[in-house]
Amino acid sequence: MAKNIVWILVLVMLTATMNIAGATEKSETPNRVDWFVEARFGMFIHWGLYSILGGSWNGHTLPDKSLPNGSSWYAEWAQKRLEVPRADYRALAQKFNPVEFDAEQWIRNAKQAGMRYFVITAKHHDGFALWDSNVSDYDLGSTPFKRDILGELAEACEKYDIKLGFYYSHWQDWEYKGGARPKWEKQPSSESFEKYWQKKSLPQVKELLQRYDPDLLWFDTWRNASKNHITPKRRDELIALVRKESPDCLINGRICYHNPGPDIDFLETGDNRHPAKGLGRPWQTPATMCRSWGWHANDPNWKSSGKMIALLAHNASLGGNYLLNIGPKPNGTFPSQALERLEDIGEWTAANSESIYGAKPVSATPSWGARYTRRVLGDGTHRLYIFLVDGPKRARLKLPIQSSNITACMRLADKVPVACKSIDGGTLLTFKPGEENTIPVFYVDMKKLPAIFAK
Ligand code: FHN
Repeated sequence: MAKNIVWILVLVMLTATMNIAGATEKSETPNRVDWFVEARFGMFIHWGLYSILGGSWNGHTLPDKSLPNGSSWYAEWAQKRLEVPRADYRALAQKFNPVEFDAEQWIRNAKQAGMRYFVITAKHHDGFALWDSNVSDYDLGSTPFKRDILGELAEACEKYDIKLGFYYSHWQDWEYKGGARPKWEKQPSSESFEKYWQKKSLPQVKELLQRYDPDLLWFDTWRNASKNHITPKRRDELIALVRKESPDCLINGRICYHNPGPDIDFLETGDNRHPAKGLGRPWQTPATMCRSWGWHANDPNWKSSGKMIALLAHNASLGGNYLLNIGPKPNGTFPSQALERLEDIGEWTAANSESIYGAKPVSATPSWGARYTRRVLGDGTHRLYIFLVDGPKRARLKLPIQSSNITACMRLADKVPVACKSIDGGTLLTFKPGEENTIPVFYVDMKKLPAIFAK
């Protein structure tokens, strides 16, 4: 009898565990990348000496085709593309004094927008360290600004429960002899690069890990360009250093774009690239709000909030993250265009959070103009989220789900029911018009998930 009771108890416990597992659909083996996959949305910051130039130098503004390498909007490349002499560029350090910088304000802005991690350029290609480095005196310590920017940000991230990441340009370094140069300049020899690698790149990464304990490191290479310098051996040497110093710190695939290998944590697409299919492992798109990453005072190409929300939904539907960039001004504040957009996006993510964070991807796109994610609810019901990525003008959508299978269909933000009608073995949803410049999200609850949405 007692034996029977024990068995019943074991069965009850097992069933309870299975229900919880079913409800959250967590992978069985916890992985250091889990938080990243769940987070889906992060803030990227490009900030440094180039921010002082705002995309212009000596009467030229990017893009400027009168200069041989001037046709780019990327203001963080101003030193090279606008041909700023080395001494003049270095002298910008004396002007770097962002007295209005408020780490908590930045992190609050990220949090309110629904971003769950934050990545800042600790060192971009110009070689300038945004912290007081013991490795190089081309750093924050040589500016009039005697505060610890990365330390203040680390504290703010801790306070607001936001993961912290550093971008570190491990390959390109335009200041240090031996660092890689733009493609139109002579590249350092392998020996010279090795000196830079051992004396600056690796020691600064170690310093960042030991001093600030980041959750993520964002390295940067593109296409095949770094092939001669970032060999698999150097890639693995850098990975080994990070794993030794901080086993939980994530590493992105751009550590070696052409050959990331099996030991990185997630893939990074090209700039503003949104693939049409998932990439088979965690991945992310680094994306701009306008064309430039660093502050560009004359870049008018700001994307609408609706466009960026649609891109976030697109990536989430394919199991990818969206790392959205802001180029702060030299005084330490965010441009007003960025703030307005962060606010719109924040309203959307707050109203539609369950469709993004922790929701599973659905790679099928049976209806034009829609993207999907899904989850299993606590009672075993399947919930399919539908994003109308072309905006609120769309009035109807046909889904390959039998009406008899559907138990509820609502607009997610306010739970207003959606009219459903059985049609040709599927269901036709009819929507009421929504607000402009946003992406409406609906959900359909059903007893059984059709195979097409399980992919
Ligand atoms: O050259 C950089 C560029 O300035 C920016 O940092 C982007 C961000 O993805 N990465 C490189 C180009 O892909």
